[in-house]
Amino acid sequence: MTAIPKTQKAIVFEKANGPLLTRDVPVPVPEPDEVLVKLLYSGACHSDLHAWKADWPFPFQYPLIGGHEGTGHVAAVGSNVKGFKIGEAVGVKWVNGTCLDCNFCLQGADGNCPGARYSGFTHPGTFQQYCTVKAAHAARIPDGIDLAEVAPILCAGITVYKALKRSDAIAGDTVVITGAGGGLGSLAVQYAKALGLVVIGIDSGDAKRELFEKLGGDVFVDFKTDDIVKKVIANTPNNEGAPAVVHVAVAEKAIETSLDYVRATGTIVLVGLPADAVTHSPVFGQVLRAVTIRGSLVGNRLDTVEALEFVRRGLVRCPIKIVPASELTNVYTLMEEGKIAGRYVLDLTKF
Ligand code: 8ID
Ligand code: ZN
Repeated sequence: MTAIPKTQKAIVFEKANGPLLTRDVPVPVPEPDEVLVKLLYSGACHSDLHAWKADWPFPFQYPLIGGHEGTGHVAAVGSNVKGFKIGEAVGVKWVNGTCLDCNFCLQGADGNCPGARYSGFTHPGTFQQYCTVKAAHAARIPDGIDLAEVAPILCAGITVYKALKRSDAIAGDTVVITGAGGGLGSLAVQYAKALGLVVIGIDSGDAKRELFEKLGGDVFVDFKTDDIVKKVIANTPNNEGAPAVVHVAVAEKAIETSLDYVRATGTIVLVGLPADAVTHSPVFGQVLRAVTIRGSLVGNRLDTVEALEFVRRGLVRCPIKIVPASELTNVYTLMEEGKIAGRYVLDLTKF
């Protein structure tokens, strides 16, 4: 491991929608309970785009260094950190640190800890060459896994794995995944197949349909050209509708439509966070059909270990395209236009 420099490259923006500037910034020094990570790769998640546009009611802290799907190696450890070796492969998640002591932490709701800090949102994230993370939240990457391919698991993978668990679907059930060709969606399809589910994916265009089919998805519904409700229902047992729906599409409309194809007693899990979106569910229908609608926020430390285990076993493989870090503005443009099938990963050696 080479010596740790005093400064490093980072992508910084001063305000919402401001230019994404490549800056020389200090390499942070780890606190006693932190690990310093020399980052090699970072996925670009749609949440980073939301952070840049500040289209959520979230307390973003500027100037901001975004990014929350990082992988690299341990460069230094704080004085109280045990169990991490310099040079070990490590991942950085969205939840960058929690108090470990409150009732939310105790119940494994890491993202809801009032003392939580979030990579790329309230703590300098992974669009830089070095970042700090509380050791308790540094993710151990199993040996032999490609660090570029695994980066998107640190947010997208953990999140969809958790959302599928929260959908209460069991092997043999049918799950609908909206946004199935995007970053979260392309991983959700694979986790769902690995869990033994029948997968109906909703997205649009040939590139996303081809990716969906390559990943083992069962039925693709094009939200621009198909009759969504009719096609979903026609592909469920007894035409009863889908017992589980996981929304990762960045579209309010997709959520409303799902009320018409979810099976009575089914569960709709909200994951995607379209700006200003509202769920309109008529109470009468929801009660009479006993439908559950629930939100799901990333996953906890155990979900992280489990989500990575699917990758280690070769059951899930993130479809990535690696681009130089300096391409981030273009990546955001493509993402906004819905043109990214799978995930773009930034090479943090190329600014
Ligand atoms: O913990 C969480 N809840 C969490 C964690 C990580 C990300 C939530 N998210 C949120 C992001 O902030 C974002 O709002 O999940 C959403 C999806 O993130 P992503 O997968 O990184 O975005 P993407 O790669 O752009 O994929 C979105 C897909 O949705 C499709 C698009 O074509 C794209 O493939 N889509 C859209 I936009 N409208 C659709 C529609 N009406 C649609 N698919 C089906 N129906
Ligand atoms: Zn994310």
